Amino acid sequence: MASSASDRRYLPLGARSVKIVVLGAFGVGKTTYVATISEMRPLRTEERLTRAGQFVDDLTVDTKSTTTVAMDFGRRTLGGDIVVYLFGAPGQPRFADMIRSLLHGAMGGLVLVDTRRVDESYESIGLLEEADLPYVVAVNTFPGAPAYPEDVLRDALSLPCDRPLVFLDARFVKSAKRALIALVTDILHPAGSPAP
Ligand SMILES: Nc1nc2c(ncn2[C@@H]2O[C@H](COP(=O)(O)OP(=O)(O)O)[C@@H](O)[C@H]2O)c(=O)[nH]1
Ligand SMILES: [Mg+2]
Repeated sequence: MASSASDRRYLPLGARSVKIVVLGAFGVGKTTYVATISEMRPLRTEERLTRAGQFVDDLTVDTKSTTTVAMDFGRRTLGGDIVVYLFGAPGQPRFADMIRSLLHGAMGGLVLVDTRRVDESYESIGLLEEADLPYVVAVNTFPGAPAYPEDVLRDALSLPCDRPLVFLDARFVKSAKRALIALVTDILHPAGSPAP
């Protein structure tokens, strides 16, 4: 049956949906990433950072005046029939239970890392390992941040050798998409599984 223009607003018939969560410390670029990659207007839950939060929020990340208080949400279709639903997590450790809820039903996670604060990524990796989900680590390259070689970063993160590590700039679609493809490939065709 021929599809009309209005049908094309909907997902392709037989599309495979994949839920993923974008994790990482406060200010690593999660909200930016979801907005960059989403083909629909992303949902955001940003609230202003104020002095009232100085004991629980990091007010020293100078590019930040707001913070995600629940989640970001976006959608991206890959290859015409894989529809990725992206949930961007809040970054602060006090939201760990919220992140665990977001991980329900997820097929994997993308962990964004800022090389100026690598140690703040352990929590996200820990939550994904606790949930026994595959994940990809993506170093978001900020100007002025140290550029460590891959093996140094893997060491610092204690990253198992079967976990992919990629570099991206969360503001650019091509770069953001490469990381998403690495994760979805790893989810749908895990290393060691027979070729598709
Ligand atoms: N230079 C640069 N800035 C970025 C990049 N990703 C995010 N930012 C900026 O970093 C700030 C924090 O990003 P945000 O997405 O809110 O971080 P979140 O707390 O992880 O959601 C924002 O001002 C972004 O514009 C990046 O890849 N490069
Ligand atoms: Mg955010």
